Amino acid sequence: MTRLRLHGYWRSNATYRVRVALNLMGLPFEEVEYDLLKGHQFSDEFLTLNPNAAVPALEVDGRVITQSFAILDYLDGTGSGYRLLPSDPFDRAEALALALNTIADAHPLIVPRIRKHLAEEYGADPDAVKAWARHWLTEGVAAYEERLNRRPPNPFLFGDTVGLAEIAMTSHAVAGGPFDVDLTPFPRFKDLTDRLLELPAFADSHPLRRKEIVGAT
Ligand SMILES: N[C@@H](CCC(=O)N[C@@H](CS)C(=O)NCC(=O)O)C(=O)O
Repeated sequence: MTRLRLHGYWRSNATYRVRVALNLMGLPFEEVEYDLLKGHQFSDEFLTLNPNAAVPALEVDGRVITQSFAILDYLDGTGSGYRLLPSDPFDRAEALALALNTIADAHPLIVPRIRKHLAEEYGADPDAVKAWARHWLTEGVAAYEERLNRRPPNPFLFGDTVGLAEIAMTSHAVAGGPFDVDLTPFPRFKDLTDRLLELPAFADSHPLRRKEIVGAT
């Protein structure tokens, strides 16, 4: 049986994406915590897994995959029976585009190293750093809302099942919490992500749930 170890951090949105996918697919896994705020991503132990010094890294029988997007693509190809992407080529491209709105566009602008750099190199105070993150996350939500307004009101994005696009969108909603992103102007996005966050795979994977499990303060 394949042994899966997810190296991540309870607060990390990218780790959350992988945790949700593993739970959706019903794949058992262990988790190893690295406290990013204490710099554990720069430890020798972690850099051996990922020279980019960023979580998550998924160890599969001792082999390592990094980047949440690549990990989800790997999981989708393992033939577990649960597909994270639609089979129709156009729907698939649409799902990838929706996922990349978070994974490629918004999330990279708000990760700890960016916020630290803004503070240390450009003198941004905590309020300015928070406003920066809130700005880019809100731009991402606005783009999602516009795309949702152009889509039929399916239960989820591509019918009854949820996959990569829903995972990315939910990680976007979760990321907005600490930065006080106001979802009131975006009712379609809020409704969809609220419903997703109630599903067991999403609820059990939530950073605050993980925080309780690891006993972080
Ligand atoms: N594109 C990467 C993002 C990885 C990433 O930046 N992860 C954050 C946590 S969500 C991290 O480890 N940051 C460390 C830092 O910024 O120092 C992915 O989706 O896996």
